[in-house]
Amino acid sequence: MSTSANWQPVEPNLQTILNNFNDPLHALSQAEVPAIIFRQIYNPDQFPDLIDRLINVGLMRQSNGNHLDQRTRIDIGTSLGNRGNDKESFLQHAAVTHFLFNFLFDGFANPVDVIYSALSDLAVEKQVEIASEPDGQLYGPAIFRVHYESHAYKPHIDHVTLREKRTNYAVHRFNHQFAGVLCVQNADGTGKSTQAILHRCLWTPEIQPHITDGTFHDYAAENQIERCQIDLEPGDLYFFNTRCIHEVPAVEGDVPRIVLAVFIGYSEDDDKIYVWS
Ligand SMILES: O=C(O)CCC(=O)C(=O)O
Ligand SMILES: [Fe+2]
Repeated sequence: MSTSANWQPVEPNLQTILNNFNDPLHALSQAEVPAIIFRQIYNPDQFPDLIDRLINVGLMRQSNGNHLDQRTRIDIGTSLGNRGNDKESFLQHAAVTHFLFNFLFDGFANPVDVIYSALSDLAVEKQVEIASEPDGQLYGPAIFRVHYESHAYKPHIDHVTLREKRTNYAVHRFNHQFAGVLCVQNADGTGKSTQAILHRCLWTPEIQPHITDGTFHDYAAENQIERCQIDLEPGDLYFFNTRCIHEVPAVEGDVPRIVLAVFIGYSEDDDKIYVWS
């Protein structure tokens, strides 16, 4: 494994991305790049009002404060990872999310559309669709994740097959899984920065013990695995391969880190790209 810092994201816009890669999602599937970043693809001036709306309709709380609700992560949307064990209830919940998202963004540019449109621009000769089951039932289109003080994502991967073994879901057919993450609000910048870190290490069964035992950082240091921190500002969108070990350090301070996220299923020989949350 090379130790030079040559594993860099491609950014800041579609033109540069396509100048560098004929088929950017294929490059991502091979982890040739850690991430594809669209800078300022959504006008961040809209976020304070959008966040106010999420608070006013009771979908999230402002900060940790003195709340009865002590969850360190609030989801607005339908998470397959968290709800997928009960398929019927997952799909019902997803239908409610579709209903909610029909009017939640009234008066704003629709940030979900922005993610899908960026992904379509990257998808050479493939059709981007919301994931669905053969009977037509849709998965959730995207999810806001609000992370409060102390919330962290330890080194992990996301993969419906390799990690979650969800063979009863249609998205199981895709070999590769990506995430798309639009930064809505950063945590308070005075503490350590709460920005995602991607490791140049694709998951294999041999890596799993280091994830389970919490020793991945030692393993990475011993094996000189490159890492790439993705520094985002509100309005920036990044796509990455979720089979690369990745993490987000703990939120510090009173300002929650908020993202709008999707998962993406991709196979070289499949003319569809499925999106869910
Ligand atoms: O919030 C992020 O930037 C990444 C979170 C994450 O681990 C994921 O979306 O798979
Ligand atoms: Fe993840």
